Amino acid sequence: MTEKTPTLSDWTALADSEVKGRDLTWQTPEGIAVKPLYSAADTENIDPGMPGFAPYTRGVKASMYAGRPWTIRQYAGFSTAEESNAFYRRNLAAGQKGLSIAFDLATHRGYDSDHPRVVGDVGKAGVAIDTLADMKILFDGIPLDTMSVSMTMNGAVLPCLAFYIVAAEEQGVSQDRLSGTIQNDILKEFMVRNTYIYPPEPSMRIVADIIAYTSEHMPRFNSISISGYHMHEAGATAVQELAFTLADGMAYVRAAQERGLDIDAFAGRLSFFFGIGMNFFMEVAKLRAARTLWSKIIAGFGGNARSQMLRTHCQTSGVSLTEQDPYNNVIRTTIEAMAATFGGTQSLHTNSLDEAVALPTDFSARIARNTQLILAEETGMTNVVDPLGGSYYVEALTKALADEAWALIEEVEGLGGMVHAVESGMPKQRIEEAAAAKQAAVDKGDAVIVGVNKYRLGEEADMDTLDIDNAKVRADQIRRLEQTRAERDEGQAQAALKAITLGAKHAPLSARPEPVEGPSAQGLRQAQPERDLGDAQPGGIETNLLALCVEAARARCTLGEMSAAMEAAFGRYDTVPVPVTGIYGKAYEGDADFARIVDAVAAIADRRGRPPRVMIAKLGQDGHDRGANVVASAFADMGFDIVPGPLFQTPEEARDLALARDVDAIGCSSLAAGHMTLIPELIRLLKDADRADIKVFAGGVIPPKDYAALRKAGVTGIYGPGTNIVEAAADLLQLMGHNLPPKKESAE
Ligand code: MLC
Ligand code: 5AD
Repeated sequence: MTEKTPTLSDWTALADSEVKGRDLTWQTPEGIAVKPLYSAADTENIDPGMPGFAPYTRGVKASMYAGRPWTIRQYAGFSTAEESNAFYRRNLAAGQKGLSIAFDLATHRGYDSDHPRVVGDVGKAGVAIDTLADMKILFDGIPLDTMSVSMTMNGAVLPCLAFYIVAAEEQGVSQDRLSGTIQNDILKEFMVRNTYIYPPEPSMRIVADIIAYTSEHMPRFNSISISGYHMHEAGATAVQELAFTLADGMAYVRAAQERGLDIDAFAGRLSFFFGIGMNFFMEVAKLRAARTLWSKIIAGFGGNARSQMLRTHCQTSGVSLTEQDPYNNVIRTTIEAMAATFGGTQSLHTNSLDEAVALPTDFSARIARNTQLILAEETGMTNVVDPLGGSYYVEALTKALADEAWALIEEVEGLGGMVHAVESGMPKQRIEEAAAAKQAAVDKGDAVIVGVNKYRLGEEADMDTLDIDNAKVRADQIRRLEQTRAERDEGQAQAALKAITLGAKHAPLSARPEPVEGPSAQGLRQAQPERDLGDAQPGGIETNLLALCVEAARARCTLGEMSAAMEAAFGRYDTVPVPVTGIYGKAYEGDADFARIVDAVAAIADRRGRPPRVMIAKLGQDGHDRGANVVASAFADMGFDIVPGPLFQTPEEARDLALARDVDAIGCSSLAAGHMTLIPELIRLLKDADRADIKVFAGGVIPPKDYAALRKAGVTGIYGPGTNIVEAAADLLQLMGHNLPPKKESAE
């Protein structure tokens, strides 16, 4: 007798007996129920189509990597233009294929290096660019007619793009020959990345000005890189990253259409950027779902097949990497890079193993780059298009993700589209809730991170990390700024700046209805600029701000000057964080360690008449606020009285707020290397105000080699990446001089 072919119900019965009926369904953070087995029944109604054809689920090119491998495009920049240029040239010689410029935070926020607000930021998280001279040095010896260049710039996007255009021009390369990408994605800045300068409305106008200018003058240049990466890094689920990113894309399409641009004149040059984390199949499915949905969205706007292609860059996830046992990061990055390439990315950055503590060294950058070279050139994976296509699981997950993301996109549309949704605070709040839940899962050990909350080493080995002499970079930059100002035709420069302010005041800002009410007001505060639209008659004056900045770059105006010229018309935007509450605490319901802190905090409140009051401070131009938000939200759930400090404070402003609110302690969250300058300065100011009793703590990306100096400067406690927040709270209370009840021994 022949054996009958096993059916799905045979499998179910056998598997049930193996695990004695235990439910093996995995509820992902996205709310997707992943089954332990997928079979033909799950893909019966799914046809992913063919690569190279809409809806491009299987890839935007028919031949994909078999025809041309993805671009190895490592994001980098640090200190001066000279040093970054030398670094790029070394990397290109060693196999990197495209450039990707990381600017420092002063540049991002539109300040020249001599501005008093940026003392701790110059040259730290990226390269400092103040002048056209800097940009020319950055690309010295790099042929801009053949090398594609990505610039991650959003706030000061106009001066940076203008410098790039004029630097190329002076290299003999006209703008129509430039290929590359400008990030120019302001909406996600208001949600998660925080390097905005102006309020949302004029910021959207800048985006549209750039799309209009590049679609006319720079046909090979991608006008925008619509980014989910930063949402991913801020803790978003795959569904949130997908939905909010595509919804951002829809907002940009509308902004360009409102300018009267034809969809097919610009949509083919919109590009995307996603973060790739450790949930391998989810990430592959995310890229496939993104392409499917974007094709449908653009078809809905009337775009042709070319316009419907979602082309994307990917970066492996920074938050998935750890300070502890850092060589594990090489493995994580490899897995993430495989997910990105199996997902069909066009371009990829792989993170370095020292990610959690510093910018890459030559050594760590080499390992990161080689990860891609080995995948592309040793594994044979590039020879087959969409090799995971047809996998029951991947196809079913692609569909599930697309369906979930579509539902969230419809919710955003219901709020009036992403511009209104962002104003309502909804996306930011959802992402922060997901981040708090994720952090609680890690702190409780439900989500395993090898070497951090499981299999932790007794002793960590030392690692060499990159150090930047910030004072020297600043001095060099200031010298070049002075030289630029001395050598230029001042009348011409001032006229160009005046034209910018005039153009900013006069261009038509699209009329929009009042913002709709959202789930949370998020405490958005907006500096009200003076806007004299009374005499606003464009009457022949140039109003495209990129065209005006190109003129200003030719006239040797600086980045800070151009930004200030626009600020005069638009004002500067500011927000006050509002921590989410209840999510972290809920995950810890019934947990003895958590209850011990809650009780201790309540006892202090009884005794002193108020709970311990802790200010969470963000100093300098560092807008990375996931950590600060999660800590604020977890501490609030433990009963602390939290004073959330606004972003971008100077040490003086932080001191003033701390004194005004009479806080007991300040926790400074630092992720952009400003800690050695800004935190000691804050402590000094507190001492001068006779308030040395206010204890200062530091957390974030702080290399262990800086610990001793920070302690010497008076920092009471330091909490690096991978810190368990409940344990940190216990430590903090003790360092503040409070006794904690002893830990209860577990029952066993
Ligand atoms: C590609 N090509 C092919 C092909 N594959 N031609 C024939 N057959 C094939 N199989 C062609 C393409 O059509 C294109 O030409 C050219 O080759 C280049 O390929 P690409 O696939 O477009 O790659 P690339 O030029 O690298 O562009 C990728 C991109 C772009 C579209 C996603 O926007 C980009 O490079 N983005 C990078 C963004 C980035 O690095 N961001 C860093 C963020 S870091 P043609 O003529 O069609 O163009 C960050 C961190 C932080 O944000 O917060 O600070
Ligand atoms: N050089 C190299 N990589 C950088 N990153 C950020 N700044 C730089 C830089 N200057 C990477 C890190 C970070 C992500 C946003 O980009 O991986 O997590």
